[in-house]
Amino acid sequence: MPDTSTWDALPHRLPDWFRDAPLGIFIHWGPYSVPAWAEPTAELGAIESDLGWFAHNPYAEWYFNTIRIEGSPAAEHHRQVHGDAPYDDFLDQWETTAFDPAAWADLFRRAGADYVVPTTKHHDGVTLWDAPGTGDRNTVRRGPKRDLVGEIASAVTEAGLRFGVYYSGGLDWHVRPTEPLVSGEDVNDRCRPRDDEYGKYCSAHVRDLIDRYQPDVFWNDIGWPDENFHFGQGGLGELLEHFYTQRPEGLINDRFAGAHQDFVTTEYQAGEIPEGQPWENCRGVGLSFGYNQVEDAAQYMSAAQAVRHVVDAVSKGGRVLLNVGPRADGSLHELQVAALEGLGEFMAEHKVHLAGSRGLGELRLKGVEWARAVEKDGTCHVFLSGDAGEITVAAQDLPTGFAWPEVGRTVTLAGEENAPVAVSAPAADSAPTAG
Ligand code: FUL
Repeated sequence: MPDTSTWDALPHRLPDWFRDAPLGIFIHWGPYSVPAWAEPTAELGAIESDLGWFAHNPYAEWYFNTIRIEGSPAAEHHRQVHGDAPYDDFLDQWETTAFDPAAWADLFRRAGADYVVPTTKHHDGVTLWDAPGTGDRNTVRRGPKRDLVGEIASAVTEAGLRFGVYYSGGLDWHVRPTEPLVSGEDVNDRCRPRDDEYGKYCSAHVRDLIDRYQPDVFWNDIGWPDENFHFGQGGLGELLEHFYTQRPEGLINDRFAGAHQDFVTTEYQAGEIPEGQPWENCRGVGLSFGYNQVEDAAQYMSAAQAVRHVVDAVSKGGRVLLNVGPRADGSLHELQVAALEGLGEFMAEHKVHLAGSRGLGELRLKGVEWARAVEKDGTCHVFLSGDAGEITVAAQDLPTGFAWPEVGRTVTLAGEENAPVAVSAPAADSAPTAG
């Protein structure tokens, strides 16, 4: 357990840009995007026990692990399609011929996102920049032969968006190989490297990311090596101090084993929404973060579902880090693009009502399948979705304190395949009085 007296000295940040951001874009891209295969089983958190999760892992970015689980469908798929190819062959096969970072950034901006967080090192240990101590096992020396982190950082910043970095501090199956992980206990405990040497390696990586690319989010994953929880040279404490000093509007997530955090993360349906703390839900457009060639419309959220997902989070005081999993070549699946473009259409009109709003949560309204409310600058905005047609919502069922017409509010719902429609009312005391 880290020494909390020193950890307490670190700042706790909620910069305005993050507080007001309803949406960020996550990018999972790596050698796993070459085989791009996982069983599309279920959303994380939708299944009670993790038994079977790992052998049937829907996360394509876990391919390195899943194919090593005897008898798993991924192991079978790998044998049939790729023979006995070692995982690192995918790094060499990885070509990014269709990668257009400016076009990505433009799409993300149009979707209404304020920040973009790509993977810089996932659990396979391959770094997407020329990271110190990685030898040639990175995308600059092999495969793409490009500084993918740098290219994304520049494009995103030029588009006026904030840049963040995902980094897997907890797991690195290359630097500290273990037997395949088959349970949550393996992830959090048995197979997680703890030594300071590995911690210093991670720390040097993230310091390099901070100095080169100026990220405003440090999104760590799966904890941090236990013996590196110190403020000495090369320790996590010193790294976080460096981050906070270099990045005055930067903040970190909650995946540092409780040592320090600025915001809480939930993932698909897993994790609790915290009371009174900033939070962010992450999920893929489909069931995977890394591109999964098996997925199609059956797994991908439609634009309307993506919109409802974002509005739902904002109405509960949070935001969404919505993931795209590009194909290896850098192109994006048309259904991922459609979800982002649909979000963009909605956000063009309603982002202004969501950004910096106060969540009023879920409403139960007769005849309406789905309703969420927020309050922004004294005005209440209610978003409604349900079977297409006209409906009158009773005034007493709408949030109190706002000037809803006494007879209720008549709304034309657009059908669940379309984005929710919105109605609004000013604060009751600001409304002109009758008569
Ligand atoms: C998880 C990872 O194991 C997933 O692959 C993904 O990166 C997600 C955002 O975090 O914990």
